[in-house]
Amino acid sequence: MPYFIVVMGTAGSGKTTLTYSLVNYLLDNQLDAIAVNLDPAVEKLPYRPDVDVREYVDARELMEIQGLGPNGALLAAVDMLALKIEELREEIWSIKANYIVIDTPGQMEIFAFRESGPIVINALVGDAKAVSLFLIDSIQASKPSNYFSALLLAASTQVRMALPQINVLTKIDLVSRDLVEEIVSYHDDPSLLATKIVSDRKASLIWGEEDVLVLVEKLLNMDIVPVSSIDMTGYDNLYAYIQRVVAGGEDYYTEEPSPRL
Ligand SMILES: Nc1nc2c(ncn2[C@@H]2O[C@H](COP(=O)(O)OP(=O)(O)OP(=O)(O)O)[C@@H](O)[C@H]2O)c(=O)[nH]1
Ligand SMILES: [Mg+2]
Repeated sequence: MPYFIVVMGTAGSGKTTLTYSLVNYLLDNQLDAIAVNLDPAVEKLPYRPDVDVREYVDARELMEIQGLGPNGALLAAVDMLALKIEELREEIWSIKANYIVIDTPGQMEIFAFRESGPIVINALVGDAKAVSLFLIDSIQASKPSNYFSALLLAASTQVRMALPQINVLTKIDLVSRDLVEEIVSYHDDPSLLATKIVSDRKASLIWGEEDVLVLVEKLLNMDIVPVSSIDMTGYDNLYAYIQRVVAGGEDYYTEEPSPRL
């Protein structure tokens, strides 16, 4: 049975780059992996996906033919995809890879927060094990109240997708090491983040100080995994997290060799 890794996150958070880097990382470690592009609206990809949803539905074509705007076209494309899901599933499963990394559409509110997105993922995954990676851009996360809102979105995505989820802090090569350490330290001591959110008044408008602390404690229960998809920092750690979820912590050396390698 393959393992599915579903890459989610807000627009521009680094999904496509991480998909590509993760597949390369797995291949470099003698693990058989493929990349699936599930973004029907993407124009250019920095890699050649093994399976490409644009061969089934093309949002750009829908824009031209039906005169839809970009969001309307993506919506229609994801809905249409639900009708072709069996074919797509066949193609993905027929490759018999160990790891299937799925790059999802940029506008995650159209994918994760509507009916079709989770239906498509469920249909593709079937009985196999799956984990979703929720990407948080470290530049976005540099302000405490923004990190708080990213964590709320991560929690909300987990509810929608109903998959085990790993939160990933991306693009750490673009920020200082101190900032990354600070963000990681919130997870050991949630009061650090709660204090900062409260002093940043805007974020605490609807919640009092104690409520923020309770919320933040729950949200920070999930670890954060810092990575850079450019210099590959943190990928060993990310792989260890993925393994823990999908394979119950087995090391990759104990895996059966793939028939494809
Ligand atoms: N420095 C640096 N840049 C990154 C990293 N990951 C992604 N980027 C850059 O961030 C931008 C967005 O990355 P993408 O991988 O396209 O992000 P995405 O989430 O797929 O974007 P959409 O699909 O358009 O929502 C690109 O310019 C990437 O080169 C990283 O780890 N480090
Ligand atoms: Mg992308």
